[in-house]
Amino acid sequence: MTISFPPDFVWGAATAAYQIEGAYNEDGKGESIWDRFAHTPGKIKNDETGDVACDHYHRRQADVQLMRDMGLQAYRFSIAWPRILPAGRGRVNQAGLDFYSRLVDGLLEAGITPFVTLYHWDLPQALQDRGGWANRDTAQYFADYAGLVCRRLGDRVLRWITHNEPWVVAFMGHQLGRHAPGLTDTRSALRAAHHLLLSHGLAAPVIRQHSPAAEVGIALNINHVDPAGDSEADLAAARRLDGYTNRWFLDPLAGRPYPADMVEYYREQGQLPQEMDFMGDDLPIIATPIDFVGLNYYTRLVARAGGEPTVPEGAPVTEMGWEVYPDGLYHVLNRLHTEYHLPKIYITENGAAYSDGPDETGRIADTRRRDYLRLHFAAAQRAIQAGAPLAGYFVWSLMDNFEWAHGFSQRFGLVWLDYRTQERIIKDSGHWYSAVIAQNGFSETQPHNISGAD
Ligand code: IFM
Repeated sequence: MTISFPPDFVWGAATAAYQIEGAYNEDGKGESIWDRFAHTPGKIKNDETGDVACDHYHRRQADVQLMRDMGLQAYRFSIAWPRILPAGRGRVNQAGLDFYSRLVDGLLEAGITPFVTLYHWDLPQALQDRGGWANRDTAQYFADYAGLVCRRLGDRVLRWITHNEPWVVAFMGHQLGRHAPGLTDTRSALRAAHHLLLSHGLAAPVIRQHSPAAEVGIALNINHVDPAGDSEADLAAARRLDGYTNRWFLDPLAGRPYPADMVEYYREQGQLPQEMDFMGDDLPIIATPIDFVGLNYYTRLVARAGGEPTVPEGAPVTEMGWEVYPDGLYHVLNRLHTEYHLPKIYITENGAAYSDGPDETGRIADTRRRDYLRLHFAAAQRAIQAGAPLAGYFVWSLMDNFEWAHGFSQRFGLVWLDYRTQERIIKDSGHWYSAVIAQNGFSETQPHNISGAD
């Protein structure tokens, strides 16, 4: 059976600035919260940092050539705010803008469409020192920064993503303390979540002003949530987990109030910020019409009463411990379409961490990643057939990179990175992906025939 995609479907790969660029203190770049967090002993596995990472800042041209060789049609990358505005606002660092401008030119010359994320977690430390995302002022600073970047790149970049995974920024960074800035306070997390959404709503019209032909969207990590069992308590846990991770962001973006059950829950816990009612006044700004939602999908969450989400016994997992559950992608795409009536969806991230490395011939036979992608591509295609307005797919990630608190221990790349030498080797999954792009699909009977690698 042939799995094929609509004729104008866009195939790409994604990265983020802090995870690949390195050059953390070069050419006038300011400190980010991730520089500060990673330089704090004990925060990152093996105390690794993104100081050098994939050295992409110095290898931009070779990396664009690599993408061209792979046949990518689009590339999603993020801009490091402190490279542009070292203190988050005020003085502009032209060298930072020049870097991204050259990257965009190189991509366009290679026939690769740039999808630009404005915020993928590296807030200027100077803004954190003023309260970061928990401070309402940061929303306006973000819109100002967005305007500055779009003035320079908006003639050539026509796909803009304001934020990557605001849930992760707000809750991993401010409630669970596992990401920068490392806070453990739910009230701050809720404030941060609100200001991230507000900043998105403030930035969208500014982007359009400088880039009138642009499509503007936001990338959300939406999980498919199932209850562990059919008890009332498990069903309630699933509803809460869905409210916590999904509805808290989707509802206001779709023009609805914050979910009442979650507001009530946070109130009962004494965690609701005092200014919550006042936050409601911002809802029309947050709900500013967007052109697409970016979906970052990796796994499903199985909720159980009184405990952390679990993985069903015997279920396949990636090296992150995340269940491989392609049907969840189908369900989430369907839900975004039927429940939230989104105009357009891009899968802005999907991929898997497996550590397979080169054999004695230098080949990387990462069969599990290829199978993971194949199953998820098929699920996406089923969702398109069911009516989901899915316009493109970005594999996370172009290359192995700095996986946040896990350091370099988790490898998501289509391309292998030797961090000692900075050598790049396209993995079997990368070769297979090139063939999928070239054919705009794949044959279910040929997934093990890895083109270019044999
Ligand atoms: O590496 C991250 C990325 O930065 C955001 N989404 C999930 C990926 C894998 O954890």
